[in-house]
Amino acid sequence: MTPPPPFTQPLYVTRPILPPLAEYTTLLQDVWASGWLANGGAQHHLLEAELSQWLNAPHLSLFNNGTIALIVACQALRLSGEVITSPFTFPATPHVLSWNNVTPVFADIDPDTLCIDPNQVESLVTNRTSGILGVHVYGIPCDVQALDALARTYGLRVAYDGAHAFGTQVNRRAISSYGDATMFSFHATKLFHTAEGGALAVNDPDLKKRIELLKNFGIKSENEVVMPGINGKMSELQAALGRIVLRHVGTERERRATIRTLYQTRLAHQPGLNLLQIPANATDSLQYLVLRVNAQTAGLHRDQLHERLKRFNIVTRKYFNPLCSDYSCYRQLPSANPRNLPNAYRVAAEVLTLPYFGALSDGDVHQVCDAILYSLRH
Ligand code: T4K
Repeated sequence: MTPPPPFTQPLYVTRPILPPLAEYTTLLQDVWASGWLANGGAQHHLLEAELSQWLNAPHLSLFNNGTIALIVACQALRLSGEVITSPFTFPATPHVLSWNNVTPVFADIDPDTLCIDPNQVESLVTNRTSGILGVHVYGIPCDVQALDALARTYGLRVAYDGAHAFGTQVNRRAISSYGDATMFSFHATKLFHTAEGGALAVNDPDLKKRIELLKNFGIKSENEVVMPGINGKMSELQAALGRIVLRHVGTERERRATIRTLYQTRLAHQPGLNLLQIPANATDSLQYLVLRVNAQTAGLHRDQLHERLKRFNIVTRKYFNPLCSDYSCYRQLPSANPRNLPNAYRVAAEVLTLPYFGALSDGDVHQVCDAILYSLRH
């Protein structure tokens, strides 16, 4: 087998939906005419309504990014003491707890869903535990029913980091209908994006009222500030971009579904390689395409594959390695002991995020698969 050609430009794991610029500038003319750039203008209201409908999330608040949204969720739910969460995630997840003076307690993950294992969560509940912060990693849903049941048993709040879960459904229900609050990220790297942005979806309209105050400095009226809020507001420029991007989400999702099938066809029968699957009772957010590399069977460690693909100008990512429990700021926590997290350690050494976005051609996908198969054989 001759080596496949390298890509002429670096091929990244994702590229944002970039609609024709004229669609955006047309909408910006309205923004210009209004003279209103921030603090809940017309675009903000329209996008909030459009997304509420798209996500089937009736109580939705827009934010300037997903991390601030999750910080506000912790405040709104009055999380304190300890919160049980996943070590297999982006740094933002445990950091939002730290920013709220809450100690993250890391629970091991389920080896199939890669989300926190409810049995592990239960074993970590103490009288300091105030909540659970689950992560729907890569858009794969947590065991939401088991976590909701635990919350009822122990009187805990449940927040979800759904940064990757835009469009995920479980048992035909919107992902945000489970738990108390779900955060979505609208960063440029997400399928739906506003360049930077995010949202919180909750199931209690009173909680939404508190969130609206918290994201705007706690300002209730001209003469009243009722709580120490923060600035979490999405601008009109972000919201206008989101409204344009939303029009293209359906096409992007269709293309990503086709690309997923193509990867699956090319890589499914290769010993030691496994593309992560969405459980049968859930729908796919089509956010990331993740390969698991079993070093023994594949004959190559994930790290070696990651390096070899760079020779073909393919820039894969090891989301999410290292584990958050291994960061210098969390390593000393008792729950961060690697002996408590065997599944998370094994998975973090196996996962590789591959290029996955609508602008990839079939030829690009074949070229990536050729490079993977060539790397395994040589
Ligand atoms: N919770 C979870 C589970 C998360 O994954 C995230 C964010 C959050 C919470 C926090 O949500 P936000 O506060 O961000 O809304 C990226 C994103 O910045 C981050 O949002 C995302 N997760 C994380 C998984 O990925 P990096 O450091 O890997 O980004 P970067 O700059 O290396 O970009 C990745 C690739 O995307 C690049 O190789 C090329 C491509 N790219 C990136 C940007 C920014 C583009 O093509 N265009 C772009 O504009 O964190």
